[in-house]
Amino acid sequence: MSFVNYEQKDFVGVITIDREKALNALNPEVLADLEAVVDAIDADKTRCVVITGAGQKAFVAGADIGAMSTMTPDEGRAFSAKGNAVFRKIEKLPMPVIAAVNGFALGGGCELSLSCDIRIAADNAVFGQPEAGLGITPGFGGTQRLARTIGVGKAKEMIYAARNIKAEEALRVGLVNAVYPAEQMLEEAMKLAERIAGNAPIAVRQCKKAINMGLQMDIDSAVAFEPELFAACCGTADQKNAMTAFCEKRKHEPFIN
Ligand code: CO8
Repeated sequence: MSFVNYEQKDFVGVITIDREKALNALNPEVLADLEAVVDAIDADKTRCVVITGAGQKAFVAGADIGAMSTMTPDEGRAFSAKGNAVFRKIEKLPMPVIAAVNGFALGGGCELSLSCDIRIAADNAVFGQPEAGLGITPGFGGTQRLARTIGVGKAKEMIYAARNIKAEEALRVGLVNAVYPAEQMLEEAMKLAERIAGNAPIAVRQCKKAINMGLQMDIDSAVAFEPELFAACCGTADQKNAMTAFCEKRKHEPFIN
């Protein structure tokens, strides 16, 4: 039995963390299942990925506290490194990834959402890094990605105070892109995924690469990198298709790459 389900809906891959009785908490088995699913994504037919949690209550309520409660420093280091490796794989997927956050996104759950490109939240979503209240640090990238996403001051406040925030505040601080009523949220996340999947796939991937790699560079290197990605698009059938259609005042053919 796997704790992580995968469904291919046309060009969109939907990953569901499915350990509902523990609010989808991440233990080593769930992490291993998530990694296997991520590794198996067919990049040729998947233009966008959506990650969500099973049930109405939680996206992921964190790393499994029971599993962590007896960990030695070496075991803790290995668990943290494993989670970081899996989330980095998600972040480095070539296509965009949307977190469809359907409830609690705490600790490792908030960190999982931060490894995605875009976060769409249900109005019952709660985000937070409660680790300091449990005697640990965030260990799946939260200290790094939260600060990069919402700014250092707000991230430090959330992490030091172990203060959870509701969906509306998450929207206000830029942690999520949009908030929808819980019953509509997944549908809205899917609509966004389908819209992304309707654009030229190579161009979208080059955009992701440009933004993510550019953020790790100084501005001179980053703007020198962008023309290379742009140039690669100029050789594609999708670019000819779309631009010729524009010039001829007609709709382009579906993108193929
Ligand atoms: N781990 C294990 N089990 C969990 C977790 C969790 N993180 N969250 C919920 N559960 C389980 C509960 O134990 C309960 O199980 P049972 O029915 O067997 O008693 C079941 O899920 C339902 O939960 P509740 O009864 O508590 O539901 P409530 O609606 O009363 O409360 C909450 C929901 C507020 C989400 C509450 O469950 C809660 O506070 N959960 C813990 C949230 C948390 O602190 N998460 C952060 C964990 S730390 C972390 O993620 C660190 C990541 C980095 C790790 C680095 C590696 C070293």
